[in-house]
Amino acid sequence: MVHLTADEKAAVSGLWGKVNVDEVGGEALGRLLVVYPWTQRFFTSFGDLSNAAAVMGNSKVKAHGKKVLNSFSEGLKNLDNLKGTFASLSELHCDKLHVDPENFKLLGNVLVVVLARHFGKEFTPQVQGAFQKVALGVATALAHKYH
Ligand code: HEG
Repeated sequence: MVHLTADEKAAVSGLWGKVNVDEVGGEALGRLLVVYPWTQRFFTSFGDLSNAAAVMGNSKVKAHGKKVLNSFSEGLKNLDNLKGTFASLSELHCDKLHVDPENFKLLGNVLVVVLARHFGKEFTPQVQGAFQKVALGVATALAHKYH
């Protein structure tokens, strides 16, 4: 559950409507893998991740980033029930994928950086604040089923 004011909700959905989710997903996941290289351990089947250019151009990174961000978008439509929305994905990341939940927060912050790059001045502190809340809410929901 994430508490946003009516203004924050409007800011988030207004901006998100202009986001190219497929493209931004690949950029965010790619940057996660470059900036925090230990996160690459989950993606050993993705082929060449040997340098930043290889990561950012890797088609499997782009495809998986697209999948992840489309899933993140579902959270935006369900701000009042993030835990329910991400319950089965939380179980999957814990039980099957063994992804340290700290990584969800890292990805959320990288996503904020990518949005700031794309939107420049339009990404005001208020919009950023609203997004950080959403990103943290999604990260918390994804960590909820961990044991
Ligand atoms: Mg995860 C698979 C969503 C962060 C590592 N992730 C998936 C899938 C979805 C998803 C929808 C496909 C599930 C399926 O096949 O049924 N991931 C998702 C979200 C977020 C996230 C919404 C955060 C916002 N994931 C995340 C992070 C890592 C990670 C930070 C690791 C650093 N995800 C991961 C791996 C897989 C998925 C290793 C399996 C990839 C594969 O082999 O296909």
